[in-house]
Amino acid sequence: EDLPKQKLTIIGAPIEEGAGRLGALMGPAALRTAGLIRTLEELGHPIEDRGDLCLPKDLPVVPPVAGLAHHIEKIAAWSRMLSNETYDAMKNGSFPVILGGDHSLSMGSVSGVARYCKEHNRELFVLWLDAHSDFNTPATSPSGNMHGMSAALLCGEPGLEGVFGDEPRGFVKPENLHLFGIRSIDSTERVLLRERGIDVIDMRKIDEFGISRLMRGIIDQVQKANGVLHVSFDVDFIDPSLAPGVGTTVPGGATYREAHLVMEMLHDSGVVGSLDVVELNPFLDERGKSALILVDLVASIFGRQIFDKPTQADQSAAALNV
Ligand code: HAR
Ligand code: MN
Ligand code: MN
Ligand code: MN
Repeated sequence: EDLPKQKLTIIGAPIEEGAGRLGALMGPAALRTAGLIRTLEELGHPIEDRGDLCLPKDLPVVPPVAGLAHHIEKIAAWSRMLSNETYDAMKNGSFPVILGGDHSLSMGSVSGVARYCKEHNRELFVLWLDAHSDFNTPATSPSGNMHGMSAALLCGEPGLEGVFGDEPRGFVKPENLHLFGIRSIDSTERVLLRERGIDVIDMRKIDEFGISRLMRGIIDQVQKANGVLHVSFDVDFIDPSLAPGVGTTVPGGATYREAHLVMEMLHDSGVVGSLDVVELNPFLDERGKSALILVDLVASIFGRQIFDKPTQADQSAAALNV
């Protein structure tokens, strides 16, 4: 219990151009107001807070895409910046925590994690906690909102090459992506998810088999491969009665205890190397309750426990950075 705690690098990413409605821009500020940093410090983690980033004035030139991808130049600029920031944090032995901001930011954060894993010969796995599968491309998206395309881009689907320019595509192996909590899939996404053989753990499966068994399966896979797990937490994974502060609510989400159990198991697993907290829209929240529940959940992934339980998580997390 007196093991040195993993250093955390906080990266605020106030990005909202990937979402269909405004307000996710205020996400990092609301998480800070809800006490995120203090809570992590109280858990004993050294914190490097890089503050909230802002977009450079000069946006990259992105060739036209076939289909709809709103604000792709801004998303590309954010992605490239976040990729570098996330990679840099990991290279310095720290655990990056990216505060969104809409879910398009994961194109950047996960690509940075992927670069780190590639250089260190570690297999990358991604756990995507979300109501949505985010597996559209510009050609299939009904909305053109890029927060619904991030998982597809990370798996190398066509049409999103411009986001990273000339860099290699396909940051995550489709078999290493686990979508979890899903209850809203477009018909176009359904086809693609089946073709790529993506593991879609929908709410039906969670109801039938329970969080614990399903999470155990994912954690086992990562541990067997001595892999690194990136966790991408979309607020709408949680039921909207508990977390209404999100632009795209879908009923039937994770309960308070289900969401906590996910985070608690992830902590104990010791395989998590990076985290996104995305889609919080404070403009739509009720008296900060969504921001507050997120702080509680983030505390759990970083070791807050109801009662003492011996764990090697911090040792294993430190081993990620050798
Ligand atoms: N699938 C729909 C679309 O592509 C809605 C996506 C909404 N996405 C999020 N992130 N809120 O999970 O437009
Ligand atoms: Mn999402
Ligand atoms: Mn979602
Ligand atoms: Mn908790």
